[in-house]
Amino acid sequence: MLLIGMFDSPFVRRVAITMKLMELPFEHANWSIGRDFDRIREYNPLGRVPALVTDDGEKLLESGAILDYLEERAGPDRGLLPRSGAERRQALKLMALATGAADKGAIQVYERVFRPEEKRHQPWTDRCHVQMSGSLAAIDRHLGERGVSQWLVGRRMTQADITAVCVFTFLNDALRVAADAVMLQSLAMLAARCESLPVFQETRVPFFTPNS
Ligand SMILES: N[C@@H](CCC(=O)N[C@@H](CS)C(=O)NCC(=O)O)C(=O)O
Repeated sequence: MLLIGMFDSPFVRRVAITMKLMELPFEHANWSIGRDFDRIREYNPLGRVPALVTDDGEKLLESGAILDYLEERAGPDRGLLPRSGAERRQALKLMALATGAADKGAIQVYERVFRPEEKRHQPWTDRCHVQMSGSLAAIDRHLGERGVSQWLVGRRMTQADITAVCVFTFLNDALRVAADAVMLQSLAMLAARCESLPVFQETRVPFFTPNS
């Protein structure tokens, strides 16, 4: 399989970590959404990453849909999302909060990178900041209530932990979210625990400004 997109994207990185944990081999196209926009569009007309080319040449896009495909391929023993019930709903909710926070964080980065200063609208970026911070705080609170040495859902690492940590690390690298939010201590501890694991370290890269 071929995974397209750089690992500084939390969406690409959560797919890469998932594939490594599931022991599904893949090649990596380390393409930038700025510099490699045209060739990314050959795989995803939206011009976004991640895109995944399967072994039989099918082109998949959207990290959630790619993870859904990988879960199906991995089967129940190697799957990383609870199969059903309250734990599955909880994991999906936490993942939605995390990816939503990443979307709102990415908008703030794009404002800075792609929009000339005189065309920026501060109330819009402030709103995105509030949405991003609120989502991260909700995940943090959830973990704080469970206990900081726990996983977000159930008794083992799930897709919720992978997604939340990839997003937290991205937002901290790009926007220093942990610096202005003392409230994110539980999430920061989960991130520290996960980022020390080989599979996270193998995909850890510094934040790369999209059009550099
Ligand atoms: N909902 C998408 C979000 C993917 C996304 O926003 N990727 C960013 C990189 S972090 C991107 O490709 N941005 C370029 C653009 O939207 O123009 C997913 O989960 O795959």
